[in-house]
Amino acid sequence: MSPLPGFTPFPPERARRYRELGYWRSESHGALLRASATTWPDRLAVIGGADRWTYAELDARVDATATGLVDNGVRARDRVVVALPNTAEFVEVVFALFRSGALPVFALPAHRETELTHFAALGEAVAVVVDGTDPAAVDRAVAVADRVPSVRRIVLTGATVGSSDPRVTGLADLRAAPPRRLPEPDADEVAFLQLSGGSTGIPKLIPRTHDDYLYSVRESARICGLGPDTVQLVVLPVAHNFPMSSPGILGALHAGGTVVLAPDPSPTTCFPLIEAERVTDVALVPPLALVWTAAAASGTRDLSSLRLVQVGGAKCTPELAARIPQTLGAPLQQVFGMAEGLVNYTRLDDPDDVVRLTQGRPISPDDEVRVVDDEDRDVPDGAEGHLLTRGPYTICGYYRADEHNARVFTPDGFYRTGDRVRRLADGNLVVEGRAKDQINRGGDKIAAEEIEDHLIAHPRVHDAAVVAVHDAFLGERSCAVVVLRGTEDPAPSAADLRAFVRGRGVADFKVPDRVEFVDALPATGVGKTHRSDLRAAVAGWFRAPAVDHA
Ligand code: OOB
Repeated sequence: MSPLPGFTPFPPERARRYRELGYWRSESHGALLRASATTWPDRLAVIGGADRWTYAELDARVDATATGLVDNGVRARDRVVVALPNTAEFVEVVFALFRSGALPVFALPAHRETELTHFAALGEAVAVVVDGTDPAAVDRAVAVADRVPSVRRIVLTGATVGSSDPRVTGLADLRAAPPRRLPEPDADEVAFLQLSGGSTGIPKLIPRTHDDYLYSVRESARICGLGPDTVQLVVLPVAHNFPMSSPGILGALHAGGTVVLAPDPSPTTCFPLIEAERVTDVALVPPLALVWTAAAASGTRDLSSLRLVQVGGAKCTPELAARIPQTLGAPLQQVFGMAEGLVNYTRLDDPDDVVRLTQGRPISPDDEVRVVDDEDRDVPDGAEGHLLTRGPYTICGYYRADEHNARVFTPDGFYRTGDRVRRLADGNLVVEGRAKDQINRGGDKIAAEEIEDHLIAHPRVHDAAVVAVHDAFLGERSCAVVVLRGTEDPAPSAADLRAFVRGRGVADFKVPDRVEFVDALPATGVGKTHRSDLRAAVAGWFRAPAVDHA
């Protein structure tokens, strides 16, 4: 079959090699679940709220839901936007889509109407799946379906609210028909579309195949020592690449472990869950790890079941790295990954200083890592440069983004990660900074241009630059530096502009934390490519000891 339009397949030579090496095993996600359900039918697979499903139960539900999806007109390769909180039904829906051959588009519950509409339109999605117990989420799904003609169905999880809208179906209704075993999709097909953190105005979709993704999942599970005794607590948004596959939910289900979905990441919710379910593994972003270590130091909950605490998504400081084993009583593993592919781990038997001071090394011996200067010349080990990578589970192109792909992939297929790193002689990477126009707000990624475009839509905003400012808790926060124009109406205040951006229908974490007004932005050359220089100059104001915008 010809590849999905808009997807850049791996070059045949490399694909052949990854198969010969046994990395790609022609296994689909649906087959992974089936294999675990055959080996461990009675073990608990998923716990979420009141739901506690064994592997056999999960597998049977997935067959029923997949059958319902197909009977409702969802076909192989159709795209379906999934925006669900951390519930057991998320796992059911996503595996049902995998088995039907349809492609989940992994939105976050934080995403709002503008973002969901964009994902649905770019993916020409046929359906959206949202939490039926959240009236605002249902309204958003209806608004998306009204705006994007390809969206024919709205699927609601949870105790569904009644709706007269013929497009609305409850997940439970989908399960009504007798289940059939559907043929598994080919493993070299695109399995889903993940979201990029983005640095340009329009967030990109990342196509991952069954073959490439499951290689990273199996190896992650092995590197992290997962097995049938693993109890994995998922506190980060479930659709994000880190809790999904590093080794995450998929790694735990591959290993015969149990996945526990936490409805929110607070210690108040999670510590009792750790105690009750004897949780062994958890993945955190640095700000959460700060909150957890503080709570554990003064808390009374029994966290002694913890075996591994992973921290990633943003840089973990050496101080935090030292505090984690002391207060949470389990070793730390640093994880430096990206939805586009490459994932680095410190290893469980690494010396303390490697775990504390580095972000680890790649999963695969065939992850090719280059650290280069501005002219793409390799720099020596220990020197800082741009990280480029190519390998058995790193994409060769974003979905439907030819122009962008020409810029962020080298002619020989290396992905320009936008991260600045040092590679040490032992192969471990240290993340030093970023060349991409992104704010990493405690692991949540914000594309500067996306928010600038929203600000500039305000009638009184002439220009805006959105930059990162240091923050002791989140690592970075976003600051919008704004030039106003015109004299009509009162000038907007910082609060007005924040409300304006929120009102444009974007996730809360993208609303600028701070807004500064200036008379002019630094002069740079004309044209788009110089926006990066402008942002760098503005970011410099916040690092300088005295700020003088004049
Ligand atoms: C993970 O994935 P994304 O796609 O949300 O973000 C990727 C970017 C990286 O390019 C880097 O800029 C930053 O997030 N990042 C880190 C980091 N881990 C990710 N920066 C410094 N230190 C780290 N440990 O964030 C992600 C995907 C899979 C596993 C873990 C994280």
